[in-house]
Amino acid sequence: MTAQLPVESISKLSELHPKPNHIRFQYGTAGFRTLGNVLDSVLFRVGILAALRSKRLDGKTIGVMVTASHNPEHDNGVKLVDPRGEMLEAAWEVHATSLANAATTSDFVEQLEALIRSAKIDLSKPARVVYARDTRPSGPALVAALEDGFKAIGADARNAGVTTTPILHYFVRSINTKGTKNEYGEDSEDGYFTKLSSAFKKLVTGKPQLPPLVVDCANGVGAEGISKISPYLGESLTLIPHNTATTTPGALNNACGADYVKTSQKLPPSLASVLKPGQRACSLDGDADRLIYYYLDDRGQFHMLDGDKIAALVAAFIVELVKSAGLEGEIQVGVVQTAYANGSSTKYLAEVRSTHLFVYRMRDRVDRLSSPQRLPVRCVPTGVKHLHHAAEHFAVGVYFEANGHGTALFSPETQEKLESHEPTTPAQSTALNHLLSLTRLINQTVGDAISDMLLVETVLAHKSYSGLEWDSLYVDLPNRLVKVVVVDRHAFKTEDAERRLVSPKGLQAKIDDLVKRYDGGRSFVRPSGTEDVVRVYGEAVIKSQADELAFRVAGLVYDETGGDPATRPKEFI
Ligand code: 16G
Ligand code: MG
Repeated sequence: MTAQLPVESISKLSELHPKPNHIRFQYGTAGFRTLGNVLDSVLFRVGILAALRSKRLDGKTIGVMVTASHNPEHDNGVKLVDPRGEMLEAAWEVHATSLANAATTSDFVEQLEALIRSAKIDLSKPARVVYARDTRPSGPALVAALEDGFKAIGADARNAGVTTTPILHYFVRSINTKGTKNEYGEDSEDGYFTKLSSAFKKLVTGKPQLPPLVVDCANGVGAEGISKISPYLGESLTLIPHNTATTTPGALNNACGADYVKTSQKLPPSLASVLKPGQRACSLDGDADRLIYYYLDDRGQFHMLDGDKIAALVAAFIVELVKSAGLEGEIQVGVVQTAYANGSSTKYLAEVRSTHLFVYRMRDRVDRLSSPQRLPVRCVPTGVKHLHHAAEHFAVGVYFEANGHGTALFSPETQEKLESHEPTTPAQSTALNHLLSLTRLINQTVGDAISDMLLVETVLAHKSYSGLEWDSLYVDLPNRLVKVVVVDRHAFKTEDAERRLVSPKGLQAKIDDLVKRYDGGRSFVRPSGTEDVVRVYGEAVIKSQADELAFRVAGLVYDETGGDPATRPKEFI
């Protein structure tokens, strides 16, 4: 007898979680994300969808994370994690959206049945899920709705409690690889912290100890991660956590955190009296999957080291290790960025060899480590899933968004090569061991602020770099980001990894005309995947010009799309 959908229990519980009228939900770049107080029905339905996804994948464990990342505290959201710890497959994003928008319980059940038929889901398979939430006040109620979904369909669901998004991704892969030759780690927080900290300690053994690092935890779940990992790190690294008020109403991501620092290009005010000139600091975002570094120079001036700077630091380091291990030509390192990557970073990466010569000359040392190979650098559309998939095409794929989300992926073949390679000199052996430790230090399921922080600290320790020296790898081009509220952002369609507009017709040509007038000018326009706005990026050699270019393009966007001249923002020149 084939198993049936438990329609009765689903219907009964669904009635307790009615869909609000007049709201259209969308599974976007980072799952569902909107005001926390309208998401109840979505969470219930996602619980059922996660179970079906697990059944479809033969009972593999699926992850569910309840978070709205760097968004304001009143927002919340939910996203699904596929068995290897990666983002949900795109085709299922569509199912998620339509299920979330079914108007009534009977529509919902009908759609579930249609999905079961079309995706050929065998209901007799087990459904296994692991779920977690961040520290948002709306979290517990939303988790209760999610649990009703699990109950309705009879899923075997494990509550991972309050934890960071990357730890949940780590759990998913660890659970699904348990007992296989690809075992990823122990599926507990202790397993995670032990794995990262022991790899870190191996990597920095014998290196001069770095001064303590100030960590802005965005008043979010990262505060717990930082306080938990500190004892594991012991003397290898001292962390000084700030913005750890996870229960203070309104504090989450408020004037702090990675997104605040990146978008305002400023020090969080709460660190103004804390940070001393020359001291390194970093900010996590609300669910600890983004990381931005910074420091103050001797004059107290703020300098940001964003995702692009992290990519440059890390990619060059891995290239050097590959060469030192005698694996040059066998393991190709590549970098993936988005259109938001600073033009200088792309240039630096593409010329990694000559820049190294420059850096080492500056430091009055011989350039023994630079690689004669050029680094391939790819550009893909915004959103982690695009970067992640592109990075999988390299033997080692380093990807970072300028906003601080990123990681490095070692392909299974690379992993095997590293494990079986026979070094012929002690220097090769050391480099090989470092590479192997990196595969354990780096969270290869998704960008992870805690893991990335330890990665950056590793490179800084190896190179004896301060923030200033790291910063001088290249000089950022001034840039400006502007939001434009338009009638219909879906009218904006892009091509060439979001670098050009195909619609509205004719607008791109006007942008091109403008850009030509600015020295080192670059600008692009794309609809946001997380907010109802269109985003404009402008870059130029001089700051005032970058601002002017971005605002002029924003003005073009506003006028083209029938914005009311009376409400046209004044700064749109
Ligand atoms: C989400 C994405 C992030 C992207 C951002 C863009 C994930 C996990 N996160 O936060 O990668 O940079 O959206 O937002 O995919 P936007 O479309 O509003 O500019
Ligand atoms: Mg985040």
